[in-house]
This record gives sequence, structure tokens and C-alpha cells, in this order.
Amino acid sequence: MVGGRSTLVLSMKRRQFIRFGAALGALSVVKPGQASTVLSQSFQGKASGPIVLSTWNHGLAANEGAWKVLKNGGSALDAVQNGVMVTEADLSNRSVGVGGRPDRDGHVTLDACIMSGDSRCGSVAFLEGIAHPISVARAVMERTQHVMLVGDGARQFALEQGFETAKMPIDEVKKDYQEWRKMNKDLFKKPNINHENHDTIGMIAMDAEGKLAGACTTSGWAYKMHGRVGDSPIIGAGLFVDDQVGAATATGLGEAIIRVAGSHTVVELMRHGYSPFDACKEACMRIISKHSDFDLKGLQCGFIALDKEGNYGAYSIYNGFNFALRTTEGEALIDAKFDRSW
Ligand code: SD4
Repeated sequence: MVGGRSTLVLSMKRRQFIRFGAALGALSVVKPGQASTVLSQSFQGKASGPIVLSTWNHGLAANEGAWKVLKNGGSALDAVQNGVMVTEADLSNRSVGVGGRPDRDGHVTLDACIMSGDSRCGSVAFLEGIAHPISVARAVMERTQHVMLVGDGARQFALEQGFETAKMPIDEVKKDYQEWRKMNKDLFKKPNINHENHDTIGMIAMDAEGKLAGACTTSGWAYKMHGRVGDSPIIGAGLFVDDQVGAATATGLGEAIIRVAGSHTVVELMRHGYSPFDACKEACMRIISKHSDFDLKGLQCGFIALDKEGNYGAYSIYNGFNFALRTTEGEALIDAKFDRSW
């Protein structure tokens, strides 16, 4: 579930500013208007040196976590793990990690994946009670012969490997869920597609050596059917990274992103000459074209992408999607370009 309405309101406030500092790291607040050139052009751009991008306004704090690694010459892989762990640990976040919303049976089930530009990848899905699914995904990548572990098997592996457990849902979320149950007696009706119940953290980064990596982690669609898995833990859907080309990650309605293997599509388009921005846009257009069986109203999906030269871009189907950017020059929260308004 998303930071929903509050995320959108917050993001509208947050986009009023952009913080840019010297390469030394001193940050200053730039008042609305002062940085309008940067804001209006930054849905695509280019960075020299390390760079990290993440979905939504919670990406600002996550990027901070990633930047601690990147600025000291650390690897993109360590950076993205460190970065999204910040969001997983944020108890006020209702769409990622410990503070996430449950499925309609009351279980918080977590999905996450991580990918290195050399094609190594790991993933967990439908994982319960573990504080940092992204770290378990990395352990699947580095300590097993597999790519993906799900459900009880993923939990058993996490416990064997000594990963921290956590009680979920947290009390506040449980209260919300109980209210939701009162209002939604028919648990078998098809859930509404609602732009407010989707959000996730997807992060992509390039380190000082030009190596790429990405991470994606979420509690998924709030009040989803028990057993539902979205795009976020699926390599090629929620995330794809290739050092020879670039990296992409997705947010939004996972069912739609899976239908077009969204993040892989973005990277393949870049391989064939599309800019990151054009590739994200084309992937959104493909989602639209493949959903003649859907009422598109509310079908929000967004992509962010980075190529191996440091060019970045983002695009979403509807307005309201933003992404956080961090480079040696500073940080920004940027509204993505979009195809249509709500
Ligand atoms: C999903 N795409 O489970 C994921 C998470 C999300 O915005 O809600 N992203 O569908």
C-alpha cells in the first residue's frame, strides 16, 4: 500500500524545493522558483560520477542511505541495499517493510529483489515477519544457487541466516486494517485499482567505477488477496540491471508491469538506442496498449531509468509520480513526465 494521499500531498510540497550543494556536500535550500530551470528539465538529465535515483519522495531518505556508501567509493550494490533498508525500517511508511499494510487476511507479505550489473540477482516474495527483505534477497543471490525464494521457504532461509525478525502489522496498521475489514465485508470481490494503494521503493545506482545495481522492495498492494505477488520481486518486471546498458525500476500496479516485463523492456529499449526518458515513456505506452481489457482509469505505473553513461529519465502513465535524485552536485525531488491526468 502506498503512502497514498499523504504521499501525493507531501510530494507536492516537497517538489517546491530542490536542494543543491557543492560537491563537498554542503546543502542549501533553494526557494521555489530559484531552481526552476533545474526542476523543469530534470525529468531527464546526465550526471558525471556516482548517481542514485529512487521512486517517490521516500526516495530522498533512501538516497541519503545510498549516498553514504557511494560518496566513500563504495559499490552500487552496497549502496542500493543500504538505501532501501532506510525505507524498510521507516515505521511510518505504509507500502514498504515493517510499517507496511497487510493483505486482506491480515498478513503483511513482503516482496523484494536486488540485481547487480553483472547479472547476478536475488529475490524473495510473500515473505512474512522479516525486517529487511532486501538483505534476504541479497543473501539468496550470494549464498544460494537460486534466484528466488518465496513464502515459508524464504522465511526459513532468512531465519537460518540470522536475519532480524519483526512483528507485523504494527499496531497502528492493524487498527486501520480492522477498520477496513468492517467496511469491506465481501473479501472476495475484485479489489479496486486505486492509485492511492500503490507505492514502493525502487532504487538504481551507478558507482565511481561505473558499475550499476538496483533494488526494489515493497509490501505490495494493500489488502491484496493472500498469496498475491506483484512485480517488485520479479527480475525483469520490477527491476532490471545490465552494466552494458543501464538500469530500470518500476512502481505502480504490479499486474500491469508484469504484463510487459516492464523494467527489462526499458533496459532493452535503451540497448537499442532509446534514451532513459524515451525508454520509460515507451514502456508506459506499451502498458496502455496492452490493457484494452482494463478501465485505464487509475492504472498508474511509473519507471525510472539510468544508462551506463549517467543519463537518467522517468515517466509515468498518470501525474503524481516523482523520483528522488542524488549526484555529486546535490539532490532533488523531481516530478516525472506523464501521459495523462487523473
Ligand atoms: C506491487 N508495484 O506490488 C508493487 C508495489 C507497488 O507502487 O505498489 N508499487 O504492485
